[in-house]
Formats: sequence, structure tokens, C-alpha cells
Amino acid sequence: MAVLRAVIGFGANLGDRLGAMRAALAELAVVARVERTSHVYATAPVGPPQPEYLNAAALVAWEGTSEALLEALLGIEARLGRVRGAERFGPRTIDLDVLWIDGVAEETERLVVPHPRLKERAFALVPLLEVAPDARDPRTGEPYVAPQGDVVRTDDDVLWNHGAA
Ligand code: A4P
Ligand code: MG
Repeated sequence: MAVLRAVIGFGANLGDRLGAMRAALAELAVVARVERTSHVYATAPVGPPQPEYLNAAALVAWEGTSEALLEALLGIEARLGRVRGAERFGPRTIDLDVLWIDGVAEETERLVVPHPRLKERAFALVPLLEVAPDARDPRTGEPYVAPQGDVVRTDDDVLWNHGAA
């Protein structure tokens, strides 16, 4: 089975945001090899008015198909108690997205890779480039460049605390 090199995006803007992100990463580490994790970024919400987000990213090696990776992420979201609201882009306790897979461009009913709004989203691209600075758009071969956005790096890592002495 092929091993995919993938970047998973983490987002949360309700409840114990950092706790939910760390719990999601711990679950992800059970099924994938986590190779790098980013700092946690405080980001202004994009979409309807809602609380501020935390966003982060993890670079993983995934043994299996991209669809199976998505299924694993949806399972983690469900176990962590995410309730999908009616509102698109609305608030969430935990959102796990397949942001990018090395060399893969695909579009099925269930999964679009790279994430369709990746290039316009600083809150996704800034953490992605922290864990995969060499990431390129699989369609054009161009390196990604983070757009301007209201994204502030915190002292926390999604995995452990860089800030602690
Ligand atoms: N799906 C298709 N492609 C993918 C992919 N690459 N990764 C499908 C993950 N899922 C993908 O997802 C709906 C369906 O998308 C999934 O079942 C899967 O089959 P969802 O998580 O239920 O829906 P959603 O997240 O509400 O919608 P969407 O369009 O994914 O929202 P976004 O684009 O993720 O936006 N502002 C800040 N600052 N930070 C954020 O993280 N996030 C959003 C959500 C809005 N504003 C934000 C943030
Ligand atoms: Mg999502």
C-alpha cells in the first residue's frame, strides 16, 4: 500500500479549543505516523461572525488511500463530539481537513485535494508551510505562498508547549 505524505489542518473555535486539538492529534497518532506539528495560531474567523479560531497543522505519513484518511478524520471529529450545524463555515469544536497530499490532485464527491480554499486562507497555509515548507501545488508545481491574513503565532505547539521553560 502506498504511503501518502499529507498535511492535516486543525481548527477549533468553541469550548476548550487547544484541548480538542490535542485530543484530535493524539487520536490521529494512533492511525498515522505524525512527523511534524505546527505551532498553534490564533486566527480571525473567516465567514459569518463567530468566535476567534485556533488553527494548526500536522504532517503525517498515511498508509492507505486518501479516502480512508478522510474517513479517519471524520471518525475523530465525531468521537470528539462535533455536531455539524446547518451553517456553512459556522463555529465548531474541532474541524479536521485534508489540506494537502504530496503530489496528489483529486476531486471526488467526498474529497477534494488540495483543499479547495487552501490558497486563499492564511489560517491554513501558514501552519501548513511550517510543517511542510517545501509544499507545492500538485497541479502547477508552484511552491505555496501564504496570503496576508489575521494569523498570530502563539507559544503553544499543537503537540507540546514550546513556551514552557
Ligand atoms: N471534504 C471535501 N474535501 C475535503 C477535504 N480536503 N478535507 C468534504 C476535509 N473534508 C473534505 O466538511 C464537509 C465535507 O467536506 C466533509 O464531509 C468531506 O466529505 P465539514 O467539515 O462538515 O464542513 P465544513 O468544515 O463546515 O465546511 P468546509 O467547507 O470544509 O468549511 P471550511 O472550508 O473548513 O471552513 N476561520 C478561521 N480563522 N479558521 C478556520 O479554521 N474554518 C472554517 C470552516 C470557516 N472559517 C474559519 C475556519
Ligand atoms: Mg472541514
